[in-house]
Amino acid sequence: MIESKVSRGIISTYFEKMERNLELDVAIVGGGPSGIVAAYYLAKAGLKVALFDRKLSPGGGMWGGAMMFNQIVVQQEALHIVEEFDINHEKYEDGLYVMDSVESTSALLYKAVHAGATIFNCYSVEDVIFKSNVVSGVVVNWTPVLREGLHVDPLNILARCVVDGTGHDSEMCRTVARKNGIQLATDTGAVIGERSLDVVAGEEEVVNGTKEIYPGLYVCGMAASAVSGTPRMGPIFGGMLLSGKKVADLIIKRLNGDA
Ligand code: 48F
Repeated sequence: MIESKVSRGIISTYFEKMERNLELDVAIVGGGPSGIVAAYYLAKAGLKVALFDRKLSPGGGMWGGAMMFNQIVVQQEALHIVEEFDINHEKYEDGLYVMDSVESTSALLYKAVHAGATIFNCYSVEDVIFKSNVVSGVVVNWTPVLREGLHVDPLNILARCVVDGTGHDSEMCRTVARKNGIQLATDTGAVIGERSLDVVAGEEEVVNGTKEIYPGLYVCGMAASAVSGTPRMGPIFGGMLLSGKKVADLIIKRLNGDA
């Protein structure tokens, strides 16, 4: 009967997908623009990558543009990434381009999955796997379980590298530092917290701050600003795209044995 075939099709293929992703090259926490771009380039390089986002619709802060005016701005330096994702863009002025935020976010998501990344939505990463002082995977649970405060244990997913792309809260970095008494690769050894807005410095520093912040743990996007104490930049997205590509490049180099 078609009714049970529909259910069986979903259940059996979903659990096959989940099982295929229990041991990853890269686990990305957070599906904002930087995390999704990272997923795309990592998958394109042939690595096994899954991205986990706690929301039903990954995309983070990109859907809404600024104040829900659904346009976003990117600068010339990031245009090659916009073109790689085949997103329509219109020259505005001074090396700045505007794009529709809904087209942009859906293009990033479509291309990342199409390149071979797996996206798990409604998954909250509540902790990392921490073995011999190396971040070695993620601990995941259903977002509704956590929202309801239900006492249900999570599942574990091993990964050779974990990326913190959780945005302004830099949740993975905070968790690793708080639970394990370790020093992160920041000026203070702790999560410093993002500074007030400065577009030029913010865009530059978010890319500079994209790095391995602790063995096995990389950071990108606003999480990188928050960890290193650099300024926010508002609704200009070039730095997010460049940060996502940079973290992918660093990991590809590492996992291919070059670094
Ligand atoms: O904040 P967010 O959009 O990430 P981003 O790549 O981009 C920042 C920009 O959108 C914008 C900006 C740029 O000018 O300032 O804010 O740094 O998205 C972060 C995503 O991470 C998810 C959250 O649902 C969001 O979609 N997330 C956060 N913590 C967790 C998580 C977690 N513990 N587990 C799973 N997903």
